[in-house]
Amino acid sequence: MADEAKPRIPPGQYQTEAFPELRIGDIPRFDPKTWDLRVTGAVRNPKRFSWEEFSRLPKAADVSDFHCVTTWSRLDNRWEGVRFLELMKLVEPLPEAVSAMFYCGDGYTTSLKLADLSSEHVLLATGLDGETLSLNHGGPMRLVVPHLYAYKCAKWVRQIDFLTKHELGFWEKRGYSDSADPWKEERRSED
Ligand SMILES: Nc1nc2c(c(=O)[nH]1)N[C@H]1C(S)=C(S)[C@@H](COP(=O)(O)O)O[C@H]1N2
Ligand SMILES: [Mo]
Repeated sequence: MADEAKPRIPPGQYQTEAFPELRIGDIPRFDPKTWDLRVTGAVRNPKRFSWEEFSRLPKAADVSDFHCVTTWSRLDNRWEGVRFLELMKLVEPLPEAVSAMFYCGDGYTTSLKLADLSSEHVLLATGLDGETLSLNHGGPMRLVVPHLYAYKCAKWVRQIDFLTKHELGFWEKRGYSDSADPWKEERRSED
């Protein structure tokens, strides 16, 4: 009942068909021969995936909405990628792990609590709307967390570091909300 009553667009957001591009610096180059993803920190099995190894992980598809804190929302994005739950099965976070920091090819960082990452809708996405994910939107691989503002959706992910003590990422350190729930309009950390 509560779900049916829920509006599609969170408070203070408007719907756009466009897909704006937001980034703090230049788009990193992608060379499949040298690209890697390192999974480090509080895990039983730290791993390094080459692009070839990462591409062979089981894929899932998920349709979800994307809410940028600057007030645009893009609905019904057809993402494809590796479920974060699938990655956690492989690396096995230790019981004391509480969150993960995402390090990106452009120097961006963002961190998420494991509770937020433990949803089947959270993907390490490599495809969007039937195409290979374009470099400007985070290709070859970005994080997608539909229930949080998009600054949590790290583009060009190269390292995932599991933490025993939560730390803040690039925008979170600069005053954006760490909990980042669009339905509660958690935009700035003082909200
Ligand atoms: N690596 C990286 N990831 C990032 C950012 C960035 O600057 N660098 N910007 C974030 C912000 S503020 C938003 S709104 C979304 C935008 O994603 P888009 O450019 O695909 O629309 O990416 C997020 N992920
Ligand atoms: Mo953003």
